[in-house]
Amino acid sequence: MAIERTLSILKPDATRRNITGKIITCFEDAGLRVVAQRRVHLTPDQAGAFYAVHKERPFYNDLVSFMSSGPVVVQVLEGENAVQKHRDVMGATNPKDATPGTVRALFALSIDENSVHGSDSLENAKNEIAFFFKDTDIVG
Ligand code: IDP
Ligand code: MG
Repeated sequence: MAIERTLSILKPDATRRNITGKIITCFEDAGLRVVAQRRVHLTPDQAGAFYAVHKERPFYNDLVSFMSSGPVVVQVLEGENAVQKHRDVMGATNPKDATPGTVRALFALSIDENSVHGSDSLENAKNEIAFFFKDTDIVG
């Protein structure tokens, strides 16, 4: 399997509760490696641009306001099959449906405040990484 990179975001509910380290440990324990990382408080415009793909969805405004409600940690994770592996460790979008032991089953508060974002394809991962990081910010 190929070594990939994916974009991971620890959402405002995670920074607020001071559990970013616990969540990162889940990813590291699965063999993923942090190769770039930054804490940022997104403006509504930045959050809206990042989630533009969801513009027509009924939850878009709530999502944008939540994602700009406090600091987030944006990071690039690297490893074998990183895109799918990260999604597997994250668990389902709605914590009620998330497999026990996944990040969302362990830590998410609700479908809105679900602690983590992860790219859903290799192509989206490339675009989402470029949204936050220059090539020289990534140290593998
Ligand atoms: P994902 O984060 O598991 O990839 P997406 O469908 O891409 O899920 O949705 C992006 C984010 O929008 C979710 O993580 C969640 O925070 C929020 N979201 C998705 N579906 C709903 C919903 O039905 N109600 C409220 N928020 C939602
Ligand atoms: Mg998604």
